[in-house]
Amino acid sequence: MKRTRLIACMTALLAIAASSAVAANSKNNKKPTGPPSAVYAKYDVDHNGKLNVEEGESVRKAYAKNPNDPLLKPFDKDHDGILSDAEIMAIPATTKAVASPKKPK
Ligand SMILES: [Ca+2]
Ligand SMILES: [Ca+2]
Repeated sequence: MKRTRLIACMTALLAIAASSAVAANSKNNKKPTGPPSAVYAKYDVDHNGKLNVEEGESVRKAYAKNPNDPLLKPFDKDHDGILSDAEIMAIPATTKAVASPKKPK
């Protein structure tokens, strides 16, 4: 009797562990948290943490107009004066993502 109880208890614990693991995973798939990066603060008009086609287009146009824009210039990785789709998509949504890992002292 005791043994089956223990197994039932273990199964319940495993189920809890599994479901919390799933919860952690779905958290990772959520939109990024943290303060928006400077680019997103300006161009993510609907604040959904993503640049849609229109928003990406306004980023591209702004950069085409002003290729020395200090906000966008760092993301023109190949320095051709044009922000490609890939370059726009590589712009981090939050400042958290930009933060470089601290070096251990
Ligand atoms: Ca958006
Ligand atoms: Ca480019």
